Amino acid sequence: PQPIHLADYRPPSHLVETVALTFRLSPGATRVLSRIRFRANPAGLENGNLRLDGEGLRLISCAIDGVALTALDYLLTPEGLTVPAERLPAQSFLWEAEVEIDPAGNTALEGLYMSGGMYCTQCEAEGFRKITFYPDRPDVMAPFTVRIEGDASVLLSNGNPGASGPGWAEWHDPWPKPAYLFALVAGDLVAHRDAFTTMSGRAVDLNIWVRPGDEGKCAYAMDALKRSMRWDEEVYGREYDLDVFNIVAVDDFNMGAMENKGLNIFNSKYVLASPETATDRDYDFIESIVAHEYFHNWTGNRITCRDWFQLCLKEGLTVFRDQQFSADTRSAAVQRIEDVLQLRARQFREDAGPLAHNVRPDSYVEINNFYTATVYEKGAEVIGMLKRIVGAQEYRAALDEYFRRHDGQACTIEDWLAVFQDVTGRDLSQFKRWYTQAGTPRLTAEWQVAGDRLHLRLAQVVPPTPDQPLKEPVVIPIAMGLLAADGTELLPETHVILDSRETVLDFDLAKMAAQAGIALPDRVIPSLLRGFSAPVILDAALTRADRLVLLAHDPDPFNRWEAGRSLMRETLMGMLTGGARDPALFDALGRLLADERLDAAFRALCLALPSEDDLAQAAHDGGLVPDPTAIHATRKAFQSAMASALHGPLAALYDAKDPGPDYSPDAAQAADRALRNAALALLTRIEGPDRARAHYDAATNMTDEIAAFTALLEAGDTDVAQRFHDRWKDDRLVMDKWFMAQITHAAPDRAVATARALTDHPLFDWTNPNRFRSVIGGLTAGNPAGFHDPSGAGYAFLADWLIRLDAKNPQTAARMSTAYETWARYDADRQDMIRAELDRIAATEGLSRDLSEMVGRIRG
Ligand code: BAL
Ligand code: ZN
Repeated sequence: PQPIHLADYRPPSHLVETVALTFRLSPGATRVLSRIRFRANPAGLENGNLRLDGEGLRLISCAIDGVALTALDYLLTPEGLTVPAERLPAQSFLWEAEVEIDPAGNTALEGLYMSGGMYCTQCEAEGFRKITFYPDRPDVMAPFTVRIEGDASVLLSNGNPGASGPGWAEWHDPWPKPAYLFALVAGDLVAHRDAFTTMSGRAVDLNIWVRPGDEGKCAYAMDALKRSMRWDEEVYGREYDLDVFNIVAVDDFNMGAMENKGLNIFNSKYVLASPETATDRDYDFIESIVAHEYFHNWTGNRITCRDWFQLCLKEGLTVFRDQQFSADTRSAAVQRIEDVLQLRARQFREDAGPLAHNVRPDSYVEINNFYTATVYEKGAEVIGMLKRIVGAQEYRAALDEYFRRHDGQACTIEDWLAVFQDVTGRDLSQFKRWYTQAGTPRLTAEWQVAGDRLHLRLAQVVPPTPDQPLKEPVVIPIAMGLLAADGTELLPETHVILDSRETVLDFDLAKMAAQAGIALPDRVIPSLLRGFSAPVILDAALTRADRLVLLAHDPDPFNRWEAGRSLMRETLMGMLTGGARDPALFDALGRLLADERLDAAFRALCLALPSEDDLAQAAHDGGLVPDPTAIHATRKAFQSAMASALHGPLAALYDAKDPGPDYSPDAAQAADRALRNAALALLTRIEGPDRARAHYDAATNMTDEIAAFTALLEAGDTDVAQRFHDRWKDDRLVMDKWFMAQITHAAPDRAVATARALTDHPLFDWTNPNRFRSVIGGLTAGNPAGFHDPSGAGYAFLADWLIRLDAKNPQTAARMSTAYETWARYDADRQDMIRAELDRIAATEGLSRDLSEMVGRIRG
C-alpha cells in the first residue's frame, strides 16, 4: 500500500446533509440499509465523482433518487465504490444502499463486531467503512438517524432516544458528526443510572450499561463522569448538549475507550471497579479515561479534525484537559510527575528510535499506527507549553474563541494556532515547529559565578530523526529558580524562553543575595525546567552535591523528585560500571521519607527507581551497550541496599500508613497505600516473605492484595499464584493481573518459559486484547531482561504471537510490535536476532497493512 500524504489533502467532492441507517441485526448476516442525502461540495476540488469507502461489505442493492444502479453504473473495488460524475444529479441526491456484514466473524474489532454475545462498534479511525458505503473521512459531518432491529433487550446508538418497541429502537443525533463517531450497541445489558443537570438547566440521564452482575462496579465511573461534567463547565465553560449520556463497558476492545457522540464505549477495564477487584491505580485510570472521553464531546466531537494528520488537534488537547482535571482532583505535583514518567517511558522512547514522528505526522500507510504517545502525550505537552507561554488568562480567552469560531467544523493545527495568534497577538510560526519536527530536543545548561554576576548559558539541539536530518530550534519555555548551597532561595520562580540555538543569561547575584539576606555566594544551584515546563531532555551541569541540595530544598516538588531520580540513575549507572553506592543519597531519602509534611504519594514516587528501560536508554545515551541482564541485577542490588539502609524508616512507615479496612479510592488513602506498599516491596527483599504473607492474608482490597502477591512472587513463593488463581479464576479483569504479574515478576531467565506456559493455560484467550496484552506485554514491557534474554527466545516468542494475532486483529498486533523499536541500543547479536524476527514477520503471507508498516519502519 502507498503512503498517504498530508500535502495531498483535497476537500471532498460531496457533503452529506442527512444520514438514516437501519440495522437488522443477526450475528453472521446483519443487514444495513442506508439513506444518505448528498450535495455537491462547492469547495470540492475532486473530479465530481461520488467516492464511497467500503470494505468487506456484501452489496445487495443501491439506488440514486430511487433508481436502482446496476454494476455498470459504478466501480466497485475492495476499498470502495465510485459513481462517476456523469451518473450523478448535479446538486443534491439521495443515495440508498443495502449491504450485508458479518459481525460474528469480525475479529479485528473494527466496525460492527460481537463481544460475548453483544453487538458493538468501533469506528475510529476508519471502521465505519466496514458497516456501510460512506465517505469515511472526518471532514464529512452529518446528523444521523438510526433504527435498530434486533432481539437484544437494549438497543443503543448516538444522540437522543426516539420511538421504540419490542425488538426495535430509534435514535436521533442532531449534532453533525463524522462517521468515526458513529456507535451502536445491542445486548442484554443492565444500567447503573444517575442524572445530571447542566449549568443552563438541561436534565441529562446518565447510564452505564454493563452485563448483569457488573452493575455494582459502576459507581466510581459514574461519579467520575459527573465530576468531569461539572469541571468542564467550571473550567472551560463547556456544557453537555444531549438529553442522555450513555457509557457501555465491553470486554473485547482494542483501545481504552471511545468518545462516540452520546454513546461512549469503554474497555471494561476502565469502567468496572470494586475495592476487592480494582487497584487504586485502576481507579485512577477510570477517573481520567472517563474524563478524557467526556471532554472529547467538545474537543473532538463538536470540533473535530479535518483529516487524520490533525489527530493531535483533538487528542493532544483532550489529554491536556484530562491531565488538568486529574491535577485539580488529586495532588497536582504527583500528577505532573506521573504524567512525565509516562511521557518519558513511552514518548521519549518513541522519539529516540525508528518510529519517531511529528506530533502532526506528514504521512502514514495505516492511520491506526499513529495513535501514539507522540500524538497524545507530546501533543498534550505542546498545549501545556502554549498555555505557559501565553498565560492562563489568554489561554482561556483563546479556547473560548476556538469554540466560538470553529463549533461544528473539522479543523487543522493551522486553525488552532491562528486562534491563539489572533487572541494573543503573538507570532506562533516558530512555535509551530513542535508540530512539524520529530525528536526530543536536548537542552544543555552551564553556568559560572563571576564576582557578583551569574552567567547561565542555555543551548538546544534537536536530534536528527528518520527522514528529518536537519532541525531548526524550537521555542522552549523554561521555568527556573536559583538556590544557594545551603538551600536558600535566591530567585523566585522565573520564566525564560529559549528560541535560538543558544543564549547566555546574566543575573545580578549581589542583589539576589542581599534580598535573601545572605552573603554573596560563590556557588549557586539553578533549578531548571521546573514542573517539567517543556518536553526536553535537560543536561544541566549539576554536581551530586547540587542535586542533594535540590532534593532537600527545591520549592518545586517536580524538581525535588527529579533531583532524587537523577541521583538514583547516576548511582545505578555507576554500579553498572563497577562504581560504589553513595550513602548520602540514602540519608537524603531517609529524611524525605520521614518528612510528614510531604504527600505520601510524592514520597512513594521518590522511592521508585528508574525503570530497566530507562537505564538501558541512559546506557545507550552514555555511549555504552546496555546489558539487560546486568541492569536487572543491578537494580535489584540497589533495591536491597536501599531497603537495608532505610529499614527503620520503611518499617515505621509500614506500620503508620495503614488506612484501615474502610476502603476509599480517594487520593489521601491511595497515597498512604502507595507508600506502605512501596515499603512492603522493599522490606520483603531483605526480610523474606513473612510480612508479605501476612499482608496478603489480611488484604481487604486489590491494591493490597496485588502488592503482597507481587512481593511474594519476587520472593520466590511457589504457592501464592495458585491461591490467587483459585480465588479469582472467574473474574476476567483480575485474571489479567494474575497472568501479567507472574511474567513481570519472573526471574529473567525464566520469563519466556513462564509466558509460554501461561499461553497454554485454559484461560489464555488470545483473541481478547486485554488478555493478549497481559501475557505478551507482560514479557515485552514488564520483564525487559526476560524479553532481551541472550538466547533470543523472547524475540521469537513475540514474533510467533504477532504473526498469529495479525491474522485476526491487525491493530493490536501492530501496536505490540513496538517492543522491537529499541533494537539499535543493543549488541550485534541481539540486533541480528531482532532483525531476523522482523524479517520473518515481514515475509509472512497475507500480513496486514498495519503490521507490515510497523515492521518496515522499525527495520528502517
Ligand atoms: N479517540 C480514540 C480514543 C481516545 O483517544 O479517546
Ligand atoms: Zn482521546
